[in-house]
Amino acid sequence: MSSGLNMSRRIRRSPFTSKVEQHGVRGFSVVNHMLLPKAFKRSVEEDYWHLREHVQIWDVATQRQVEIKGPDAAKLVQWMTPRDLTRTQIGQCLYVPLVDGQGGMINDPVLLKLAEDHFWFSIADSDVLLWATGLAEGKGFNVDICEPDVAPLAIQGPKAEDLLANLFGDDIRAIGFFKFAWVDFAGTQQLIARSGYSRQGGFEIYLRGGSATGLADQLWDAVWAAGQAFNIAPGCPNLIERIEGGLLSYGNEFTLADNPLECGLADYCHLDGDFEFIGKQALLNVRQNGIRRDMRGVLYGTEPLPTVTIPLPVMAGKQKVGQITSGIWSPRLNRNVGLSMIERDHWASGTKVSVGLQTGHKVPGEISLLPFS
Ligand code: THG
Repeated sequence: MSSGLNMSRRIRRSPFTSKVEQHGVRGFSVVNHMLLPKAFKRSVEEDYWHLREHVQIWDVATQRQVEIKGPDAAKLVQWMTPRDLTRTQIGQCLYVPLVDGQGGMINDPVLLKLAEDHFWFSIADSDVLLWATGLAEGKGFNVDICEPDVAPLAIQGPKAEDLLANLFGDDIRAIGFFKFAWVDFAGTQQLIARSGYSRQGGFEIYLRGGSATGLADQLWDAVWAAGQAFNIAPGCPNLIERIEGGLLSYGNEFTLADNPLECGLADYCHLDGDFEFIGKQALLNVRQNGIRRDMRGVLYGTEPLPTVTIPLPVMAGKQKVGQITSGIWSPRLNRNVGLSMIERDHWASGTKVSVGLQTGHKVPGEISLLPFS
């Protein structure tokens, strides 16, 4: 393979990796110790326009599931997040920050409630399985924790619903945003949710049992065949679309060193609820002292600049007030668009800043609310 990665057992293939290779994948990233396609034959810009107009099939099996099951499952799951889960229904997905005892971000998964005593965390890039196991051991909770054989396949774009209605029937049209239902596929029951890492609409099929059988190939082929009528293309989370949409990436926009109140996730933190979670006192202290920064967009430069790989300083005069952790040229807004936590005196929309480039030059920029409009 010409990916440049030294392949080994530590870098896991997904059940869909053979399919993305057949479709001419041009490179991978590694997330949760598993391959994530990063590019296909076309450019990120072409992929972006296609995603906004048509439909794409994405191997997002790196969104590993951490299963929490058993009599104390609900207690453990609530202990892990500041989001109030007391009214969560079976069949619901919830975007939940996970924090440690200091309020630092452990992960920002999508939580699925499968039964009163059965949950999946669909995780971003950190080892939640170890964290959850350690917490359960320490608390003496009666739970079983594992990484089940589940591989999410995302179908994203405005034509996703019509495609999947052709494949699974019109019932899938009734699935609400961040809700899931079950469909029959090749004699198996599979979970399908209206969710995904884009703002263009779409679904995620959490394929169970895909690693050992031919099921993953079968599912890919079925979606691909049904997609012919809709101009389907292979794709992957699109950096332009993700940044414009204000979708954050663990390890890029924030890490263990950041707390959810300061990294744009305050809406998912319920500090006044009648429930306990690890890090509650730490987050109460942060709120008490006043948050010092928050997540914002930055529009910068009027010519295409290189995609950000090393954070770029955001400056107010000589003072650093943030750093762009993900940034790329937007062919729609005709500016570069970036994500950055910004210090409070400078975070108002429209505030003028400058952005330091790796060349040593500076370009003018402006603070924007998220998502970029
Ligand atoms: N899908 C699934 N798992 C995932 C991701 C995904 N795990 C890793 C990563 N992506 C987690 N990050 C996000 C970020 C934002 C959203 C989903 C996953 C998202 N948020 C809704 C929004 O912003 O409108 C919030 C929905 C809610 O209210 O709970 O879509 O993409 N399976």
